[in-house]
Amino acid sequence: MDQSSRYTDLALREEDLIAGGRHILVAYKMKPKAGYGYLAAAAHFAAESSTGTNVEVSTTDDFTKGVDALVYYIDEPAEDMRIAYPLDLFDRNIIDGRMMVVSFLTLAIGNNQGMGDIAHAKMIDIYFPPRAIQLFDGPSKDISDLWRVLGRPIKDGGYIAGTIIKPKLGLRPEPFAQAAYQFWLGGDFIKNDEPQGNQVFAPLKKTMPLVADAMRRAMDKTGQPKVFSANITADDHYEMCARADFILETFGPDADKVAFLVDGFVGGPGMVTTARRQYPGQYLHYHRAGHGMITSPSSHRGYTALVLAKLSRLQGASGIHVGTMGYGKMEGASDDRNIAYMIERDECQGPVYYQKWYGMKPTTPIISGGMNALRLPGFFENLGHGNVINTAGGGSYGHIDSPAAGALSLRQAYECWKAKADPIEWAKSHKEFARAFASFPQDADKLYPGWRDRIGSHR
Ligand code: RUB
Repeated sequence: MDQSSRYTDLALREEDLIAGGRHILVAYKMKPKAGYGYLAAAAHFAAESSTGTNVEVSTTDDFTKGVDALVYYIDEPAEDMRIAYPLDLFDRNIIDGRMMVVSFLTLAIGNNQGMGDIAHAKMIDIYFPPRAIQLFDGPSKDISDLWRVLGRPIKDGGYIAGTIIKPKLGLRPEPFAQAAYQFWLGGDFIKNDEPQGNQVFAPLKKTMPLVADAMRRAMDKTGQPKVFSANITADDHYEMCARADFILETFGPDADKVAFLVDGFVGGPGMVTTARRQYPGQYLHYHRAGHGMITSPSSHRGYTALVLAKLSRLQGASGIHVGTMGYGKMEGASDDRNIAYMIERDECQGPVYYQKWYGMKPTTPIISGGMNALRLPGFFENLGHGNVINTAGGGSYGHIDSPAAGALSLRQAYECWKAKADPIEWAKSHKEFARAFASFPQDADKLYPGWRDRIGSHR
């Protein structure tokens, strides 16, 4: 059945829809299966994503038609299909009238992902009007809160040198806390790796008191505040809260130095919102493990990493991983810096839409995955600033001298970039940075050919 007379209106203009403020706009890269016309498939897609199904139903009335999603733009060769979703389509909380991401996803990227007449469809951008921005929680804490905890200026407080406890799994409580202590001697921020929680060989109730003690000892030794991002991920809301409450109680007077990490992509919006709403006093760290199954450029379904990042800001993530923009081990490219700009700025041009955030707090770009001191100068140059959290697991615990030396090498790399210095020259007067060359020789050979002859005594 061709539903294009009802679910498409190509006379609608994008600028009018934006000025009207009553629609969420979504741009997809959509291709119908062979044998299906583009407009008819697009109309069916919009129907299935809003009020309709594949046939007319007798219960539809005039009001129903007022909340139809409408295809307002198509460019078949470019597979560009854009849909306007009326705000009223989306579910609101009964407790406080707010919007929820799960309802948005259920419609806009729900059944339409498995339709028989669609070869593929991927969401590449979304536009939220001012009213929708008002109706989402947004972050309660942001990077300025971490800078304040770390004793830095709350504007442009700079690079936060972090790590992930490695090995990923397999440390018992004492060696785990010892690994944390060693990094904190040089660095600022430690996160649990995303699968670390309450394994039988490292029970959370035994590990966390040791980590809190390690933090106190490292703060005493260095005279600097430290931050720990604790993984509270669990299927069960009450389990998450039990973990979070135990951790806050355990850190006691240092609980302001605790962030909560949730595996938000695999856990879903409910998990993120539970953490956001139950613990608004803590920095909320969104780990996106698993996202590559849909965000990868090789995937023609789902949504992009930029869309994921935008949704995380709406949900209230204080920080989210945005990859390493081609400088680390995970998939990514230099122009992924726009993902960082989208979540940290108050307005930003996306791939399709210009988004204003109307004062919603920013979400920190968290840079992670195969990073080490040698890769950082180029990374900062590409991004154009260093107001990020960087977690370098292998880059810290893989430093040949110690995790503390690894941490110091990261900070020295940031200072090298800030000073616009030549990294090899910088290494001559910065021992830990210099020793990163010997620690990661493959990177050193690739990024700084000839370093062995030039770097001098720290080889
Ligand atoms: C980091 C690591 C993280 C990735 C996830 O370890 O594996 O989980 O950052 O990717 P290491 P992303 O520093 O040893 O590579 O940050 O892109 O979501």
